[in-house]
Amino acid sequence: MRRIASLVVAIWLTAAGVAHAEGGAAAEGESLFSAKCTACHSIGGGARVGPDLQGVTARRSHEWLARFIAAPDQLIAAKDPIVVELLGQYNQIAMPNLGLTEDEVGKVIAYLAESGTAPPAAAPRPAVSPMAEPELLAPQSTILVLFLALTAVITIVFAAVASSTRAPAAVDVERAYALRRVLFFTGVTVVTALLVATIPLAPYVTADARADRVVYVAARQYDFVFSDEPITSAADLAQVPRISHLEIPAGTLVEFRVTSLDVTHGFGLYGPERQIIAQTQAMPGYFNRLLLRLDAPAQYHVFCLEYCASGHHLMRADLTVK
Ligand code: HEC
Ligand SMILES: [Cu+2]
Repeated sequence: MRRIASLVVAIWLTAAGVAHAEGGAAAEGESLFSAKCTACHSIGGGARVGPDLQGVTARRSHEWLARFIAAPDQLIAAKDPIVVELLGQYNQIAMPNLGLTEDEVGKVIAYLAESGTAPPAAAPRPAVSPMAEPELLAPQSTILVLFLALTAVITIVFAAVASSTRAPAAVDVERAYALRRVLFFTGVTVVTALLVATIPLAPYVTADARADRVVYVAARQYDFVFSDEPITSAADLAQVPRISHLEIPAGTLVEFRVTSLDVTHGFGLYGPERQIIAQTQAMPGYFNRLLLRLDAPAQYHVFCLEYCASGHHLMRADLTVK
């Protein structure tokens, strides 16, 4: 009897130990997941860049998941039929190889298994419509024509001067120097006048200007998170409320305070014709301030301006000026 009792206790202890170990693995899996996967996946929150992973452990074998999460690039290269189908559903965006160890992959799968085996809540997001080709802006084409015309003038002048030196000629050095002095002072005057006249047109805001609206931007692999409060770590991401769609009234003086949660990214702000308007670097440990006034109502885009790893091209955020 006592034997049986101790056997029962032993089994119970082992089972509890295993359960505890699994709980620990899932917890570690959760922090791995929020650090490496949430840019592209949710669990029960609908499809993002990649599919909703709720119930994924029910729809795929453990073996397949382990191979895919460890090295998606290999399965993609091998034209694995499941991956081929997923790629078709997700705009041919390939999941990057995130360099997880076998142990980490196990923990992430434990977390995925624990976080519900219900079927996914939402259907895949409809294909992102490709952006229309931008038209060459009128000022841009004017500048191009002007540039070509000036280049032609300079080329002709050079050619004329070069051919005039074929035959030796007597030069009045005094007159040449006098002419040079006149040209020099005319040049200085014209350039200075242009500089003084155009400085007020430069889009720089004076240092003591107070922004009407401060927007915190946290860049990370592979998205930009907008918020009204600073986000400085992955842990803040779960707590600080995000701005799901940034809308700014036209003419507002906005201050973007830009940081990064992982590697260095670039915060490049583009206008509706995809001309770059302003940019700053997103660096871990720093807030870079970008103060500007957006007057034209339109849809603006933010793209990453620093190659930050394989998902770099996925980094995009939109904002609307109304
Ligand atoms: C840069 C975006 C990105 C990141 C980061 C990312 N994935 Fe994916 N994932 C995808 C895409 C896109 C797919 C769809 C398959 C494909 O096209 O490669 C996918 C597919 C999957 C699938 C298959 C889903 C199914 O329905 O069978 C699993 C599982 C998965 N990812 C797990 C993860 C895990 C775990 C992480 C973090 C360690 C992660 N992914 C990080 C983009 C990403
Ligand atoms: Cu980047």
